[in-house]
Amino acid sequence: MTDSNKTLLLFFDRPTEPCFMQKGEAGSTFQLPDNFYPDKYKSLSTTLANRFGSDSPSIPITDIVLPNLQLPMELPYNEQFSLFVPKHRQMAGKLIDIFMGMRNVQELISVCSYCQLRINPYMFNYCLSVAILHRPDTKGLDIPTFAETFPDKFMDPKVFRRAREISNVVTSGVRMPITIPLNYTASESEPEQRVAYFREDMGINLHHWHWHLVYPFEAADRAIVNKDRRGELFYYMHQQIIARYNAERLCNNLNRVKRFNNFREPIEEGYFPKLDSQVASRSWPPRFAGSTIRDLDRPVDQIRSDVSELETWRDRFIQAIEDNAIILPNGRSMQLDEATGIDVLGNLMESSVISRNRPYYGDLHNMGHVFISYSHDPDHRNLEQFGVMGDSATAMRDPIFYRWHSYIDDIFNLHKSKLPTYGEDRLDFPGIRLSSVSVEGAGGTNAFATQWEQSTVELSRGMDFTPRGSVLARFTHLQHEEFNYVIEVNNTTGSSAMGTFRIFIAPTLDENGSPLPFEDQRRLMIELDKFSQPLNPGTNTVRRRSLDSSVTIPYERTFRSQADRPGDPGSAEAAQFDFCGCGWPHHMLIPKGTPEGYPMVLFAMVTNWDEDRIEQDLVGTCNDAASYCGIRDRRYPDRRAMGFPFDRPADPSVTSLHDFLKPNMAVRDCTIRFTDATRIHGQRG
Ligand code: CUO
Repeated sequence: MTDSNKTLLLFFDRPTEPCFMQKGEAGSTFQLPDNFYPDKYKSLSTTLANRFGSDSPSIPITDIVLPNLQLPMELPYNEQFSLFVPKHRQMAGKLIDIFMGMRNVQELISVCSYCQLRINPYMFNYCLSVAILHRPDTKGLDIPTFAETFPDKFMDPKVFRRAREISNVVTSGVRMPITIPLNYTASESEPEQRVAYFREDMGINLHHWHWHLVYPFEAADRAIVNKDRRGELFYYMHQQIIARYNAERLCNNLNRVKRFNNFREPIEEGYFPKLDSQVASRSWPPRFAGSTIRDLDRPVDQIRSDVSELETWRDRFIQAIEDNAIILPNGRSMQLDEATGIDVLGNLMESSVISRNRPYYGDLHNMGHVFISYSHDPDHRNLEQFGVMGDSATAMRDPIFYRWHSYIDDIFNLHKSKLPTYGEDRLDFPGIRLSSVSVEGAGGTNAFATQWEQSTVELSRGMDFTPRGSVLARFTHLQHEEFNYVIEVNNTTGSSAMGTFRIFIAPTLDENGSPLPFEDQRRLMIELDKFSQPLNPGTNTVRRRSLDSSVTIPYERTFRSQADRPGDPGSAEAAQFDFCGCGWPHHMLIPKGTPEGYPMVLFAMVTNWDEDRIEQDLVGTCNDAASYCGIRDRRYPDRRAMGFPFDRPADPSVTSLHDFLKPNMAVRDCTIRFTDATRIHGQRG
C-alpha cells in the first residue's frame, strides 16, 4: 500500500474530530494550507499546525484549486444523512463525483481534508467509501468497518458513556471490555422482541450498509451504479433477507411477516431504537405503535410528497407487471423479458439513476423508507430527524423494515409468477444423479446446533474527543456449530463433468404445524451455498465445509478486532488488514432453531456448470460472498436467475417439494437445535 493510500484511511479515524488533530495510531497530523481552515479556526491556524510538536508524523497537504462543493455542503454538519432522501442522494452523488474526479490520490487527500472540516461526517464517510471502492488507484484499499467508525449506529449509547469513563480513568494497560446486553430495546411483553437478536445484529446491519455502499443509487458516473444485474441483485438480496427473517420468526413462534401493503393503515409495531447519534447529538426518534404514514412536507429536506404519490407509483408498477412491459419516457413501451425483466424492475423499484423511467414510476422503495422514517414528524414541526428506517446502517433494526420489504418482494413475485415455469430441460442435468445430501458436524447427523456467543469489537476509532487507547465492547449474537455437507453424486455420463451445486434450507411447517405447500416453501428457501465441483465418472462424494459458504463472509471480516490484526499497530499490514464488508455474517448462516429441534429441509441440486458459468478472470480478495453481493467489478458469477430454481412458481402439478424433485436434486429432513447458553468467541465447546 502506498503512503498516500495509507493517509486516505486516516479519514476514517475519529470522524468528527477535525483532521488537523492527531489521526491514526501513529498520531499523524495533516499540515493544511492556511485557506483550508474554516473561518472559526483561521486565526488559530499557526498554533493548530504546531500544536502536536515534532514527535507526530506530519503529512503535508497539497494546496489545490477546490472544486465547487456548494451542493454537498448544503447538508448541515450535525444532521443525519440518509441515502433514501432524494436531496441527500443528490448531494452525495455530487460528492462522489468530485472524489472520483480527483486526478490522483494526493489531490483526493487534499479535497478530503478540506471536506472533512466542513461536510457532514456521515455523508463524507459514505462518499469517500464509495470512491475508494471504485477508483482504480484505491481499489485494493480496504476501508475500516463502519461499526468502528460510527459505533453509535450499532449499539446502546450507555456503552459510550462507560467507554469515556474508562478511557479517562485507565490511560494505559489493558481495558476490560464493556458488555452490551442482548435484547436491550424492549421487554418480553413485546412479541417482536423474540427476533430482536436478528434485527439488531451488528453483522446483519453492517452487511446491509455495505451492500448499499457497493451498490449506490446515484452518481453522475453511471458505471458506478450500472453494475451487472444490479436491479436483480437488489431484488434477490432483499428477498433472501425476508426468507431468513421468516425462518427466524417461525422458529420463535411468530407468524410470517405481514406485508405493509395498505399505506393508510396504522403500523401496529412500534420501535424504540435506543441509539444516539453522536454527530447529531440526539437520540434516534422512536415510532409509536399505531403510527400512520402521512403526507410529507419538510422544506428542510426538500421533501414534499403525498402518500397518494406512493400509491400512484405502486399502481403504475403493478400495471407494468400486468402488461409485462414498462412505459419509457418517450411514451413507447418496453417488453419485460424472462432474463432481464427482473433487473429492469429492480432498478425501477429501488429506484436508482438507472431506472428506465423515474418521472413515471417514481421512487417507490426509497420513498417508502422515507415516509416510514418520518411518520413521527412528517412536517418537521417538531424539528425531528428521520427514524432508523432512514438509514441503511440501522433500517434492519426496525420490524417495519421487513414488512415494507416483504411487500416489495411480493410485487417482484407478481412478475416472477408470470414467467414460464422451469421445465425438465432447465431443471435436470442428464446423466448426473444426486443420490443423497446430508450434514455432519458437532450438532450430529442431519442436525444443526446453535447457541449464543459473545464477541468483542474495538470502538476507539469512532470515539472522538476521548483519550487514545483501545475501547472494547462485548456483545452477544447467535452462532452455529460448523458442519459439512456430504453429497453423493453418480456421474453416469461416462466422462468427467463440472457441476454447480446449489444448497438451500427451508422450514417444512407453517405457523399451524401443517406442511408448507411448495409455493409457500419456495419463497422461504434460504440459499446456504453455491459452488462448482468436478465430477468424475462413477460415484463421487462431495464434502463441503459450511465455512466456505458463498453467502457469508468470515467472522473476522464482520467483527475485526484489534487482537486479530497482523503486523504492528500503524504498519501497512495492519492498515491493509483485509476487510471487504459485504456478505451475510457467517454467524447468522443458520436460523436459531428451537431447544426441541426445529424441523427444516435441506435441498441440494447440481446443474451443468458449462451452462451456468460466466467467463471472467477473478482477481482480488473479496470474491467469497458472491451470492448476495456479486463480485467487485465483475459479472454475477452465475448465468441462471438469482434464486434458481426457486425464484418462480413451479408447474401447478407440483404441490410439495417432493413433487418438484428431479434426479439431480435431493432433500434431507434435518433439525436445528438451539442451546440457551453463551460462550465467548474462540472458546469452543
Ligand atoms: Cu436495503 Cu430498503 O433497501 O433497505
